[in-house]
Amino acid sequence: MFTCKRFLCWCFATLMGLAFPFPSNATAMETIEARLTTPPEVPPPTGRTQPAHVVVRVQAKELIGSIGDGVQYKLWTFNGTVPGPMVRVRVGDTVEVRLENPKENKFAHNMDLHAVNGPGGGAGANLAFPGATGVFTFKALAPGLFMYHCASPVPNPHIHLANGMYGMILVEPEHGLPKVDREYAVIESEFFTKPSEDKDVLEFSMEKGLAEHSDYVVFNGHTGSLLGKGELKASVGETVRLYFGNIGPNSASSFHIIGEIFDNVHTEGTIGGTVNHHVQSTLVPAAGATIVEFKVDVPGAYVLVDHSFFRVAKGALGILKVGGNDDPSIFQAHPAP
Ligand SMILES: [Cu+2]
Repeated sequence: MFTCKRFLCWCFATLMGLAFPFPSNATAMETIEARLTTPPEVPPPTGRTQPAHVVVRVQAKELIGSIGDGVQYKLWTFNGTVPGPMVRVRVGDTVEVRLENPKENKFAHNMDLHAVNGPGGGAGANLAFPGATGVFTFKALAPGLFMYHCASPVPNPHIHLANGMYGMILVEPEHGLPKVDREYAVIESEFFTKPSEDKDVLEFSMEKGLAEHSDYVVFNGHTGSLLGKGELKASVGETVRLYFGNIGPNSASSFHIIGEIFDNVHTEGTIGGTVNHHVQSTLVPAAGATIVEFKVDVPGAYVLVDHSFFRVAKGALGILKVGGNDDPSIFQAHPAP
C-alpha cells in the first residue's frame, strides 16, 4: 500500500535527486591507461573499488627475433615481445582495446580476447590492415585469467598464434585477489619451423603445424627465457602466485614445478570457480590458463616444466630460484655413508 508516509519519502527523494543529481556510472567512470607488462612481470593490482574505462594500447610488430640460443625466427608480435603484454583490469571495467597496425607490416592483425562476451572476442571489430588502427570496447563481465591472441584471417588465424601473437588478460574480482609476496606470468607455446629464404632465419612451417610436430616448446617465447638472468625469484616463507597460460597452438600442457606442490590451483584460470589443493601437475588446454599459488618452504632451484616430458628437450623448462635458510625438519639431504 502506498501510504502517506511512503509518498512523502518518495517526494523528498525525488526532489533531492533533482537538486543533487547523483552522477550516473557512465559519467562517473574515470578513464585510465592500462599499465602493461611483459611476462614474467605482472601489472600491480588495480587497487580500485570502482569500475573504470581502461584503455589498452597495443601495436602489432612483425620482426625477426630469437626463440632460442642462436635461433632466429620471423616473429609476429604484440608490442614487439613474445608473449605480448599482460593486461590487468577489474570486473565491471569497460576496456577499450586499440590495436595499431603500422604501415610497415605486411599482414592484417587483430585481437581475440577470451575475456570478451561478444562476437569473435572482438577480433572482427578490431581487424586492422597495415596503416590502420582497430578499436573496440567490451565490459569485463567475468573475473578470471584469460588468453588473448591474434585471429586474423589473413592468411589464417593459426599462423598468427604460432608466430607469437598472444598474451594474457587478468580480470580481478570486485574486491581484488588476496595479497601474495610474488606474482609471475608464464605462457607456454610451440614453434613449427623451416628455413626461410634467409638461411640464418627460420619461419613458420605449415607442414609441421598440420602434423602437430613442434620443433620448440617454450616458456615466454624463448628456450632460455626463465633461465640464467631470467630465473624467477622467491625467498623461503614467501607466497607465490603464478599466472600460467598455454597458447598451444596445438598441445595441452602438463604444467608442473619439480619439488613444489601447488597449495591452490584455480582450475582453468577461473576466479570464484573450483580451487583444488595440494596438486602436483595441472592440465592446461591450448588457449587456456590456470592460476597456481604456493608457499616456498625450502631454498633451492625449482624447475618449471611441461611434464609431457620430451617437451623439456624442446625448451619447456624454467627455474624458480628460492633463497633463504634451510629447514631440516622439512627437507634435508644426507651425505653418503
Ligand atoms: Cu596477427
